[in-house]
Amino acid sequence: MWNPRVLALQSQAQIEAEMAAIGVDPLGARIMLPKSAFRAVKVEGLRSNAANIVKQEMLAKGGEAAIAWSSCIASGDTTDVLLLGTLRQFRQMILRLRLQPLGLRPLADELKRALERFDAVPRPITCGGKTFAWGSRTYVMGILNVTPDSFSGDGLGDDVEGAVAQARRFVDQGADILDLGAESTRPGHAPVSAEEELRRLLPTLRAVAEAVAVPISVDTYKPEVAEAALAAGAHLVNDIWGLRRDPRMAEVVARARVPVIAMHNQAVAEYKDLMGEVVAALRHSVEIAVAAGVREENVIVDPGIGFGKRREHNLEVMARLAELRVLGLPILLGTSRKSTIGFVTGTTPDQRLEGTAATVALGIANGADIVRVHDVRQMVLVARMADAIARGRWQEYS
Ligand code: HH2
Repeated sequence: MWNPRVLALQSQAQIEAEMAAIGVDPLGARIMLPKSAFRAVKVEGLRSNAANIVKQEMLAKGGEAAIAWSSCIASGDTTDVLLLGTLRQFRQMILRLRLQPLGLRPLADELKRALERFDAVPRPITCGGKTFAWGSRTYVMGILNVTPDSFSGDGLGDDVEGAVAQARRFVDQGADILDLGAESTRPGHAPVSAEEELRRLLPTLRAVAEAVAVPISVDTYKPEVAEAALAAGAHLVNDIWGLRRDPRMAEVVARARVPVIAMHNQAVAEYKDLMGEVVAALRHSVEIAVAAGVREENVIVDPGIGFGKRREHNLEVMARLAELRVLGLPILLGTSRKSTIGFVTGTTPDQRLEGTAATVALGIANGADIVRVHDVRQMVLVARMADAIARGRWQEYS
């Protein structure tokens, strides 16, 4: 008769609204709210003695800290630590940790920053005259491949008029950004020289920049191509090597004061801790960008679906995409027509629309800010619907 229920509330704002509906005192709500959010936080490579102090402090606040057994009995050298607790327990533990020796003060600061960034909305950016207000909705990037050999068969080759028509169509269909690529990067692709890439890219880029008013990104990992493309009208750089392939790339981006998409990629698809390694590599990309003078909020991160990952890795990364929020930066997800979808659904690239739609909808629920797609018209609709459910502002639809 009391109608007990387990609530499926996704955000602090939704819990606050439940409290307000009950008639909770606002001050009381402020105290209770941090007890409503549970976090599991992993830290890597802590020395055993430091890990034991962290464990004590977390237990003292009513949370939990899982460490290696060898470190429990103090013989292990280092251990990873899985901290489990509410935001309130974390906050109290962090305050105590700041008073401890053994390098725990900087760890406390990093934990605080990680928890704050995870819940923060990234700062908006302006690019090519358009403001991207992250969190307000999902932005759709349309793929324009001026290649002869792209994996999904969408390559436009040297057909400038065809590319302009496609660009116009994408914008009419609701694309917020266009991504122009002149080198296929599918597994086993034939690399092309910077000269050949520019020969393919520049005529189309100039014509598309004339024809449409949305920002245009250039999909390249070569600094000379990025520089020439920015001079010819591109507004941002999409680097599938996350600024880690050529140190001059970060300098080009910094000089041009443009945003950059830093994608995770690696040569060998081997991982000990998949998400840990993806996040660490993206952190490294952000460090490279900032060290070269790029403003941190101008970095967009991307887990690189299909790059240096096997199918099971791609699926796990998509399921755990929200973990990238710890970087505090906008997240781009590029799943469109990719081979993992083909494997799961038993389809060829031209039959992967529904599978792509599933990845886009779930990607948005898991924190994607931009989706990079071939089928703009359909994915704009998928994004609008996923936004209406996942972004929690249902009243706007009343
Ligand atoms: N995927 C491809 C190319 N560039 N860039 C980002 N940031 N993220 C991605 O997931 C991504 C990317 C591969 O897709 P596509 O461009 O369709 O194929 P191809 O490289 O064969 O031209």
